[in-house]
Amino acid sequence: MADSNPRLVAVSNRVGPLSDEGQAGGLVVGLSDALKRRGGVWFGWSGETSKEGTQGEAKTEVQENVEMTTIDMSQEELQGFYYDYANRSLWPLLHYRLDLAEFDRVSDKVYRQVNHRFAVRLMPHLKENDLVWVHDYHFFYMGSELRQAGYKGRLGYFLHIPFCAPEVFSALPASHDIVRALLAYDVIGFQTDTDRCNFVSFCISELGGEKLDEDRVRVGDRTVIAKPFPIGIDAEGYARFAVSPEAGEHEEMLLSMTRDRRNSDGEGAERKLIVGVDRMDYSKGLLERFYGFERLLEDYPENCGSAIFLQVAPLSRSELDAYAELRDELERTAGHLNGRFATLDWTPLQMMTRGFTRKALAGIYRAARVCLVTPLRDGMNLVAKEFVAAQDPEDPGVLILSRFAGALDELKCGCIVVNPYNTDDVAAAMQRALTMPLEERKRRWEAMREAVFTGTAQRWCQSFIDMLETSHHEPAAQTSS
Ligand code: ADQ
Repeated sequence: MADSNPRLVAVSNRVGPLSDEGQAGGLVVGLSDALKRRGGVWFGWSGETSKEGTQGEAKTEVQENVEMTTIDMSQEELQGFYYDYANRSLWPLLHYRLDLAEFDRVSDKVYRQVNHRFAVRLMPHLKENDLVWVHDYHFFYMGSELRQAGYKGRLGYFLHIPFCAPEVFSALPASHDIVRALLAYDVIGFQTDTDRCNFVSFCISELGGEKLDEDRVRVGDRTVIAKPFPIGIDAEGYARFAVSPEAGEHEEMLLSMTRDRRNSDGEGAERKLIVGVDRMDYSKGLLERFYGFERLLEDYPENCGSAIFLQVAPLSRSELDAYAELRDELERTAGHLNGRFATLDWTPLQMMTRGFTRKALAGIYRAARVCLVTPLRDGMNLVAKEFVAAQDPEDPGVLILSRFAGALDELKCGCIVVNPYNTDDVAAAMQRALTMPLEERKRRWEAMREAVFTGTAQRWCQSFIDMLETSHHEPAAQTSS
């Protein structure tokens, strides 16, 4: 009989940290717990470049019972694999931004090579009964490369970002190769049912596959499980962050900023804080959100002097033109908006690009009356879930959530849903949220809280591993029946 508790081997572009010092996201929280419990390997890029690149020495650090193993990339590998193919071709394409996607054969080749080399370098670390779980759009070919290198154990894959509609995905020159390569995995996890359906439709319409049942699709002699596993957060942990002294300091700082509008008799309009927290990425709909806030001030002028919108937007992938242009445009738009509406004692829009610890962020969420999570496309969006987990049950804030965020499936029970492209809709949602009575805020928040505390990071990880463990593995070389 097979090992009753096989090791877990996780592969992701960046590795760790294993211990959560208040910095970790959903992937890290979920994986760390499972890795520590089962023992195993976490394999990925070191974050460094060197002359030897993927051919250089692997670095292994054993933490608890987990081997954290990383390899470098050469500058050419980093450019072709990460910047060009992953982030100039795949990221925009999968987020429905064909207008921004660039395709070229050089980066396609480097991307495949890096997947191949990572697989070859991982092989010596694998044992027969391991569960190998590969993450995200950086490693579409990793599974098929591992099979070619002779790995026969179970192989799972999880896509953290959307899988776009087949009409869009098929624009990618390597679309068939990528989906065929994905079929080497035994279980393919997606954030939502929509993503799974897009993948299955591609298998059927482009590759002549067939859907066997809700979770299984067959193409040629390969049958794979394709299933949604919505990622969550460590909700209990996050709620604890929100009442930590560090969170309290940040909350108090913001509350005093919103209180100082009143005079010594407590008179004057109460200031209300709206927050947004996102990596500065064109998929997050930041510009559209700024327009929505501007429309709020135009159409509902009672908010002038009292509404403050704080956008936390740490810089991301600034080496790429599309991101540098986005930053310029956001700064210009914020400047224009403030120039138009600000008064001597009120600055309506504040944008900051610095990072915060998760405890500090939890305090920021808790101080906010409204959180705007309005991506144009998002695999899940963990900020929406963090905002819910951080709220004060006696005075919870309101979540405004895009219809294009994966998190909508679980949070539509309590959020206000918007179309982020519709400026009037976003402005009306903000007005509704800012004026929502306490009873309604509580009712909505309780429904979302239930969802966030049920669909946690730990549960996401466990349900994927359970599925992988019980999946029947057909070796890739097997002929069809
Ligand atoms: P991301 O696109 O990075 O992740 P998201 O899910 O929102 O998007 O996660 C961002 C994380 O960064 C959150 O945990 C947030 O708290 C943190 N963060 C943001 N600003 C910060 C700041 N200034 N300081 C510190 N932390 C900050 C990808 C996909 C998503 C998917 C996740 C997980 O694009 O759709 O939800 O993976 O699968």
